Amino acid sequence: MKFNKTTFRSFKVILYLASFIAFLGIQSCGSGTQTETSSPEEEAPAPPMMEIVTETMDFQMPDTIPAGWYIWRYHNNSNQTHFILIDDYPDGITLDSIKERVLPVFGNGMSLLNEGKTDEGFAEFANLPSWFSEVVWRGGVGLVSPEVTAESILQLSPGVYFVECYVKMNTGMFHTNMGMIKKLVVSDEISPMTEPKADISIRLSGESGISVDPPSIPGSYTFKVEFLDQKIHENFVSHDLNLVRLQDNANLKDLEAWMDWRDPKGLIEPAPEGVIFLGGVNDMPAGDTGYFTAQLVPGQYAFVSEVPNASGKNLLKVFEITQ
Ligand SMILES: [Cu+2]
Repeated sequence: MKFNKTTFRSFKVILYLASFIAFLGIQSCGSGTQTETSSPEEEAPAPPMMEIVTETMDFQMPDTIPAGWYIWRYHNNSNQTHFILIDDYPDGITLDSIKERVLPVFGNGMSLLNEGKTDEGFAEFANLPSWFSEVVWRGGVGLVSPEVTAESILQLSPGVYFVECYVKMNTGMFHTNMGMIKKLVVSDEISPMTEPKADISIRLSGESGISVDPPSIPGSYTFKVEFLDQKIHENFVSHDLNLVRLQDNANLKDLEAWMDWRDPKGLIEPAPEGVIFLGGVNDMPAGDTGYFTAQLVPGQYAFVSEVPNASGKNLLKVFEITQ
């Protein structure tokens, strides 16, 4: 059973109280063999976070996390660009069914697009199972360059999810097809974390683009990303929010063109020159909110969505951090 958000929120307090009472029960029935004399001060609670590591085409991460607000700290220790997208498939869909019915279709479709057979390539996507259209994207960590650690703070309801990265290898194949897909269970246990406080608010819309009063001085920032609406763009995915550092040799047109996976030259290794991806918040439904943190030093930066024609949609915004 998967709780919807409203049910989940009302159950949250009850579940918390129930686990607290259970905890008291365990504490009060200590057996005579117990030798530990730990005080509550010594039992520091686990931090409400997980570390995720990519070394090649993998997600090294826990299989289960608690529900509620949770920190996703993603270390990209590989030499390729990645992201983490959280897929919420209809109940009953397994990793095996995704590998059997979904990944081959994307693999074949992209191979045809790479060969310049555009019509055949897009026709291939008609072979996706009907349940694929019911997938809801629940956020995740935005694009992260090699050797960068990014951090997002996300809220999930109990259920089964799949995390994936569909950036492409230099061969033109999606990372998802190379192993970057993993099941993640969000348990009924509730994370002790409350909704973070943001330094900078970003309002994201498919109609009006990115609305933000960007930071201008160096520092460590928590960004709030509010998804005012959501829609499917020309690349069949919805909008998200990525933070990039623009070095002197960066070219905004190249960055924008790269943000389209349909293009054989898009969303593929190597990433655009002079662009360092620092994470962000991946696609979320309308009305949802995610957070991410970043350390900003003097230089040029941009917020950008992974959609075609980002600048024409006001989904590409450049800003500068000065000394
Ligand atoms: Cu990847």
